[in-house]
Amino acid sequence: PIKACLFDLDGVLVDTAKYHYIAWRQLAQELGFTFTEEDNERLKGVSRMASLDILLSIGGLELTEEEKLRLAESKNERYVEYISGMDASEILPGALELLQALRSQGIKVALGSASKNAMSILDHTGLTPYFDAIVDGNKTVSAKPDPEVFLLGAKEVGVLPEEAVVFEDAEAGIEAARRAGMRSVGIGSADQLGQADLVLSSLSGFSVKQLKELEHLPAP
Ligand code: G16
Ligand code: MG
Repeated sequence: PIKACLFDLDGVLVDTAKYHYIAWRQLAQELGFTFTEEDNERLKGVSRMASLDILLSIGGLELTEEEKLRLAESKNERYVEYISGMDASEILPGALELLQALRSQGIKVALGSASKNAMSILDHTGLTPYFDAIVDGNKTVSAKPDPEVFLLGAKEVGVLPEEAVVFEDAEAGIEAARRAGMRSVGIGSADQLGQADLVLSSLSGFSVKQLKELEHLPAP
């Protein structure tokens, strides 16, 4: 039986990608090049330092480790300022309803995010009380598609991988779920997330009944 749901944060529960984008774009501007919305797609689900490496490669820049840490820190300061202005209105469609339904049916809920700012985002949007466990970028060593973040999430809520379902908007996250031996629901387009057991355009209307139907599919 399915006993837990593991949620990615950015792109599944909230749209923080737009704030990451503004902060990265400002940094690129300071460094003398343009960073587009299309470029930003490549940073979704990717860790902060790996995102910076992608951005610098777009600008054709090679910097020392020390300079890179300084730039990542300055981007993060701006990003933190943007997310401090977030509230519940920024929760994506269907997310709150699903979290409430899971809670009322006794299904465990954990976060599995690459972000080191996950706690703050959950607090500002009022989502913290819906989580039994929070696994974020401060608790993990390996980034998705490594399964670490989801294996740890399942462990923290006391379920086996085959009893957990992952909700992800990034291809690397769906791959991480598969490697963890967990079923997955992709939020986005089927072209990109075809590896998921089910692909939805958003969480809107997704019910616990539909979740339970995933039990009939074999775990990866
Ligand atoms: C995310 C975003 C990424 C971001 C990463 C790290 O996570 O999609 O764009 O680079 O977190 O964020 P931070 O700089 O706050 O540590 P996810 O895993 O929630 O989709
Ligand atoms: Mg994501």
